Amino acid sequence: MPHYKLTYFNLRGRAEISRYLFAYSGKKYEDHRIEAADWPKIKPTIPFGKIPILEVDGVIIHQSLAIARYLARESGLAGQTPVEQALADAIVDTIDDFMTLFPWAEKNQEVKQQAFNDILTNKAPELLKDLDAFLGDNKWLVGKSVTWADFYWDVCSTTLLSCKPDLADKYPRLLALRDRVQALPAIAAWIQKRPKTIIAGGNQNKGE
Ligand SMILES: N[C@@H](CCC(=O)N[C@@H](CS)C(=O)NCC(=O)O)C(=O)O
Repeated sequence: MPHYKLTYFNLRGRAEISRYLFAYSGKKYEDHRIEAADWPKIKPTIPFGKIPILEVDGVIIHQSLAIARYLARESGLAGQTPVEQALADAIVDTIDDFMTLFPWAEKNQEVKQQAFNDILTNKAPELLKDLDAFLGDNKWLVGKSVTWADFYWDVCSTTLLSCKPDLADKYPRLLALRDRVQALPAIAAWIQKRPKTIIAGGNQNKGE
C-alpha cells in the first residue's frame, strides 16, 4: 500500500472529505495538521501554495476535490458506471460551488457574519430544494450504493448546520441522508474520534 500523507490545517474544512474516504476504506494515512502560525514558512515549500495536499509515495497532489476523487476511485466510491461517476462529480461540484460563496478568510468579523447570514438565508434554500429533488426517495444521491457525493453532503452540511441549525428542517430526506452516512460504522467511528476543531466563519464557541 502506498504511503499517504494528508496535510491541512487543524480544521475539518477542505480536508474532511478525504479523511472520510480514508476512514471508510480503512487505508492507513498520516493526518498531518499544521498550526496556522507555521503556515507562512510552510506555504512557499508547497506547490501552488495552498492546502490540502496529499502525498502519495512522495508525489504531491493538490486541490481538495482532485485528492478526494482519486481516493474515491481507489475505494470504489466514485460511482459504479461512467454516468454515475459524472453525476457524483456534478453533485460534489454543485455543493462545492455553494461552499465557496462564503468568505471563509474574511478578517472583519462583522462583514463576515453578515455575508454568512445572507448566503445561509437567501442562497441556501435554492441549493437545498434542488438537492432534495435530486435525491428524491432514493437511499443515496447517486446509484444504489454510497458514493463520495453522499460523504460530501454530510461533511458540508455539518458545517452549514453548525452555522444555522434549522437550515434543512424543511428537508427531512436530506437530514435522513446525513444520518445514513453518519451511521456507516467506519464514519461513525471517525466522527467519534476526530479532533474537535472550530469552523472558520461558523460558531467559534462550538467545538466541531
Ligand atoms: N480549490 C482549492 C482551494 C485551496 C485553498 O484555498 N486552501 C486554503 C485553506 S482552505 C489555503 O491554503 N489557504 C491559505 C493560503 O491561501 O495561503 C482546494 O479545494 O484545495
